[in-house]
Amino acid sequence: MPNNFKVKENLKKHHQPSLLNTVKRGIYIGLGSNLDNPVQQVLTAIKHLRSAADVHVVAVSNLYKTPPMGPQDQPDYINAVVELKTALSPYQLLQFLHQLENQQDRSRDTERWGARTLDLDLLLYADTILNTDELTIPHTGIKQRAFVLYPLHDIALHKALPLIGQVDALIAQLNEPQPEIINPNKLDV
Ligand code: A4P
Ligand code: MG
Repeated sequence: MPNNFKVKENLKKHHQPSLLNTVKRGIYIGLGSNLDNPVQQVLTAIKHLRSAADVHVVAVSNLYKTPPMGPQDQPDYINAVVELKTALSPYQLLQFLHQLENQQDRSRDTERWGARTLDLDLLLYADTILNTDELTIPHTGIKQRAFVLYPLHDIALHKALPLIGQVDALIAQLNEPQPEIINPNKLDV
């Protein structure tokens, strides 16, 4: 820690504030869609994440077809999780995720947990804990949601994550069957 502090102080002295942000990994984004060709929506969002200058996609889970949590009079969802590396702060990353949602015509005028073209949730940001009006990390409900845990299990490093623990143990506690894995080439969902 003291060494790290020294490096930062030196960078400040040399007026290189952009180098103060270090690249972090262990950042997980949950993707969900249940409107306007959900498989394509999720694949498009992953493509946009892959081509973004400020983030680097490390891993991509399978795509899962999941029953809706919340109002039941909406279509099933397609869910996935990706792991990123980035030097963006949690707030900068959230802003970027909102831009991607808007780009894919995300409407926010719907009922709570209603249908959407694209939802991007910042699930985990390494070992960061945040509880503000704008951002809660880890994202609420990770441990209780099959549509998050199964895709997370596909890609989680060593299957144990800071703050939430062993993903397979959480899945065992859920006592819910694994949702159907969707072949991305099959677009009739
Ligand atoms: N916000 C706070 N923390 C975060 C975070 N870690 N990541 C704030 C992203 N956003 C975060 O989010 C509302 C506000 O949450 C944002 O302004 C942000 O500042 P939103 O995306 O506009 O709305 P939302 O997604 O409808 O709200 P909420 O309550 O976060 O819903 P969830 O938890 O995302 O659940 N069923 C299935 N099968 N699969 C799904 O993916 N998703 C939902 C939405 C409901 N049912 C589902 C699924
Ligand atoms: Mg959300």
